[in-house]
Amino acid sequence: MNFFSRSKSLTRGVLFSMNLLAGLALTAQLAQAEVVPVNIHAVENTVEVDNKGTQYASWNFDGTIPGPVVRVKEGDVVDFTLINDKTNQKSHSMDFHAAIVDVLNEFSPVKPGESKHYKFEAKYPGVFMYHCGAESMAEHIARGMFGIIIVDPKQGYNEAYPRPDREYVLVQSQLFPNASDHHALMENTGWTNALINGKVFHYDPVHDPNATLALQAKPGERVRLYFVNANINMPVALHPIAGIWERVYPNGNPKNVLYGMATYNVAVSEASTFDIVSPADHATNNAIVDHTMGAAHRGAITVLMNTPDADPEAGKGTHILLR
Ligand SMILES: [Cu+2]
Repeated sequence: MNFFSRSKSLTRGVLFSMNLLAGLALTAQLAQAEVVPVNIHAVENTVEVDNKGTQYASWNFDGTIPGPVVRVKEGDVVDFTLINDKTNQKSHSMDFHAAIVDVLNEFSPVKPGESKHYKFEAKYPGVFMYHCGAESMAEHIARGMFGIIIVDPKQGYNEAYPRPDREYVLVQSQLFPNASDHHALMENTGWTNALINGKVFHYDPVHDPNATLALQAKPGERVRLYFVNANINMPVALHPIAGIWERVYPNGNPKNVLYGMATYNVAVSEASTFDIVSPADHATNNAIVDHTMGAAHRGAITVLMNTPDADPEAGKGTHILLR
């Protein structure tokens, strides 16, 4: 089976297909490990960073902030290629936090017009950040070069790690209008907004009348959030207003489980998994915030609507990272 494609849209479709395959595989206990080809392009382009279309000179993976969701299962071998398009100005690299390799080899920078191929085994289940590590790493991350890799556990779902009804990816980052000011990046000054999946108040029609998206679920459903802190310098105090995290899985590993958490502190570069279950007998809403007020008021609020008429497709299959 050949998953390779140089087309960005096709690549994304392939990744979504892989999501589906991973989901199906998860239903079979002790599913067979596979070699999973993953091709990602480093892209230097202009993206919208809020709901009213403000443009930003971004560097990213496959053209979007964050990059594509990569989803495999524990034990799979990720057969990875980073393509740095020749139209780019900068060298870029790819650092998967799910990989155990050599920082001087696999994670080394790739010049424009060149590519880098390496393999790694997804040895630990969970959720992990990926990002560019080329100099200056702070600028490459600040401009949008990050994403998530989900490694589903090979044993599948069980009492300790129940099957979710819906899944969503949320990646938080800081917007630095002048990301070339490395001093500002080091001192954590000059950032103007918090981004959720690349946009200010991306899923918050309460605080932004231009927002058209929100997370959706039905009352009583288990909603699983895969969260990445892609900030440059600030931890995230993730709290579901009007709810409690039924479970938190630090780093997303089913062996790491915390129950009944109001707030969980997500370190810079950490990814973790959060389950929330709303009351089953009536419609409710949650506001998932970075309770660090300087970030919340600058864009890090996400509305989760728990209503009987929730879109049946939302938070399922290919619809876990809403664009
Ligand atoms: Cu880069």
